[in-house]
Amino acid sequence: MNLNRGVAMFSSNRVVQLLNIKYPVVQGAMAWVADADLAAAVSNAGGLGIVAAGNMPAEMLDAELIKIRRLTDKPFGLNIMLLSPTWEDALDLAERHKIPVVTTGAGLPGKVIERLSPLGTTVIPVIASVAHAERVAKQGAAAVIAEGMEAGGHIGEITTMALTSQVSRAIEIPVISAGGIADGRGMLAAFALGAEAVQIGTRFVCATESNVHVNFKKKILAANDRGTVVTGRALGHPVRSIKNKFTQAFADMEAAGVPIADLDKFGSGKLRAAVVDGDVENGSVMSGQIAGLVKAIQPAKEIIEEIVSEAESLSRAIARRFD
Ligand code: TUI
Repeated sequence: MNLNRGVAMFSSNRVVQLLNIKYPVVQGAMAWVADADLAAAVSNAGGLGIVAAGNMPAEMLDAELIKIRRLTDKPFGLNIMLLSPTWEDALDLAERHKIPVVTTGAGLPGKVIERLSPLGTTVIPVIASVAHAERVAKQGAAAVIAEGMEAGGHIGEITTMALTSQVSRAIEIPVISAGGIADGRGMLAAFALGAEAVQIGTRFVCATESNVHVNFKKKILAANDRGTVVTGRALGHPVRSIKNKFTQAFADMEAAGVPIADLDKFGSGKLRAAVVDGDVENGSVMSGQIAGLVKAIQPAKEIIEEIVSEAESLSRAIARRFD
């Protein structure tokens, strides 16, 4: 029994142990959003901050990795987005900077695991199906992030609820649940489904330490439960973002059968336009379906502590429902 009522210890939580962190909260690796400032704030608050390599040129990523070492002495991660033309540069930098934790997304991470695991790097792939989870577990992944289609950005087809349950039963390594989680209720639900940690993206976009354009934060704060839409299914890369002029135009082009190469060209640079330039009408405002409950800009530490204490007290309240 946990004798420290009201102070979650996570003393037998495998993700907390594996990552050497205080709280089982991982920050989502959002391209252009998850920079050294945001990741360091999350790591300093006791979670795992992650720098997203995204499509960053090698010199820019190198600078972010130098910067985060200056901003925190806590563990942090680097995310390698496998659809990116620069993913191998990010892999080189992960090795050169001896990054403790590497997550991967949007593809099959065999080469990343092969190269980094022998160096002692904790490699944690994002997976979107049971088959993929089983495969990376065999290849030597330390844990997986089971990301459901409620998430923002590039998504799979299965919901977080169905994916987390089935992946947790299929593999022995720890599962981190992602997609549609932004509060203590979501965290507790993920734990009930077999996860030992959660990855949170959308709520951290609105962290005080997040450098996204203020227009981007305002879009998330204003969104409700029906505020996002998925485009890009025709491309084979479905992406969830907040409904705006861009998503309408993209959907119209897809419906009209515009060739894939033209769709790709139309979509290119649109995330940067929204995040960096603040063009939230013609840019891609990637966000999860849980945007509707993100209602404030708060420091990362406050976000994490609120989520953890809400999950803990709710776990006691729920136990009483069975009395
Ligand atoms: O990667 C993400 N989310 C992202 S990446 C991104 S940048 C981007 N911009 C424009 C177009 C496309 C991407 C924005 N958001 N999440 C992790 C994730 N990985 N979600 C789903 C998957 C996934 C899907 C299939 C991982 C592996 C996978 O393997 C199976 C296969 O067939 O490749």
